[in-house]
Amino acid sequence: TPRVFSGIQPSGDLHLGNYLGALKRFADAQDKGVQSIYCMVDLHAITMPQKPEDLKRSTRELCAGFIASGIDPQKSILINQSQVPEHAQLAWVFNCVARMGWMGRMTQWKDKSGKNAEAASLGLFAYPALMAADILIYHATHVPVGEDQKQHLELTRDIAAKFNHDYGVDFFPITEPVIEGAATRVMSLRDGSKKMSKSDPSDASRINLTDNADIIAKKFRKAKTDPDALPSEVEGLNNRPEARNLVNIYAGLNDQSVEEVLREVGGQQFGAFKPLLADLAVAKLAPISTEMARLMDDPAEIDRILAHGAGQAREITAPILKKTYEIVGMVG
Ligand code: AQP
Repeated sequence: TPRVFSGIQPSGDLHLGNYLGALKRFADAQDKGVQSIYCMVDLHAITMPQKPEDLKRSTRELCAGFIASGIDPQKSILINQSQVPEHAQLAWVFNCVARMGWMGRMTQWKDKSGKNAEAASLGLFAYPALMAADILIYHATHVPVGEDQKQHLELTRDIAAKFNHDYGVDFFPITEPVIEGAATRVMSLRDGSKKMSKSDPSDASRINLTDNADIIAKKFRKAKTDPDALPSEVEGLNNRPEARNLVNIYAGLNDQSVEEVLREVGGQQFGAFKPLLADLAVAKLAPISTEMARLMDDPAEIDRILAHGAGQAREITAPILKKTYEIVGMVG
C-alpha cells in the first residue's frame, strides 16, 4: 500500500523554497487518500549547532507552518522526530548497514562540513542514514521533496536494498522520490547558482514565510536579474538562471506551467514583472503567515497535536522496529 513520508528541519525560518518544494505540494497531495506522515526532524537539526530555546520555538513554528500551509492533522499524521523514538533506533541499525564511502560522497555533507570536515559532527556525516530510517520506519513508498534531496533518497534506496540483501529478506520497500512541479529547486534571490536556503547568511537571499508585504516587495525588487526582457519561450531562459528562477517561482505560486507564465509575461521588463511577482507572493503567503502567528499564540495546542501525532505514528513504527530487530537477531 502506498504511504507518503516527508520531513523538514526546524533549523530556522521557513522560506519560499521550503513552501514550493515541500509544504505546498504536501497540501496539494493531501486529499488523494494516501496515508501521509509529515515530520519536524529535530534530530536532524542538531547535526548543526542549535540553541535549545531556538530549537523549541522553530519546532513549534514549523508545526504551525505545516498546518497553516494546509496540512490537516485530522487527515495527515504530524510528528516531531524525537517524540517517535523508533526513528533513532532504526537509524542505528542503518549506521551499521551504510558504508562510510557512501556517506562521504554526499554533496550536502561536503557542502556543510566545508573545509574542516574533522571538526564536523559525526551526526552530520550520518545524516542520510537517519533520513533513511525516517522514511523506512514507516515502509513509506513515496517521498515528496525538493531537488536538493535527490541524492539522499538514492542512498535510502541503497540502504534498503543492502539490508534486504544482507539479511536475505524482502522487508524494506525501495522508495520512490517524488520531485515534480515548476519550483522543486528555488534559487537564492542574490545568486541564481545557489539554492534558497535557511542557512544563507543573507536574509535578502530568501523570502521567509513570516516576511510582511513590504519586505517581500523589497526583496523581489532587489533580486538579482539580467538586463533583458523576459522571453516568450522556455528556451529563452537558457543561461539566465536568475530570470528562470523568478519565472519558476511565479509558476509555482500560481499553479501554472512555465510555458503558460511566459505566454502571459513574455516581452515584459523585470521592472514590470517583479511587482506582479511580489503581489502574487504576498497574496499567497500572507494568509499563511497570519495563520502561523495565530497558531503560535497557543503553543500548548501545538504540543497536543504533536503528542497525538506521535501516538498515531508509533502504531506504525513499533511493529516495524520489532520486526527489524527480529531479522537482525536481537533477543527480545
Ligand atoms: N531552495 C529550495 N527549493 C525547493 N525545495 C527546497 N527545500 C529546501 N530548500 C529548497 C525542500 O524543503 C524540504 C525541507 O528542507 P530541510 O529544511 O529539511 O532541508 P534543507 O535543505 O536543510 O533546507 P534549507 O533551507 O536549505 O536549510 P539549510 O540551509 O540548513 O540546508 C525538503 O523537501 C527540501 O528538498
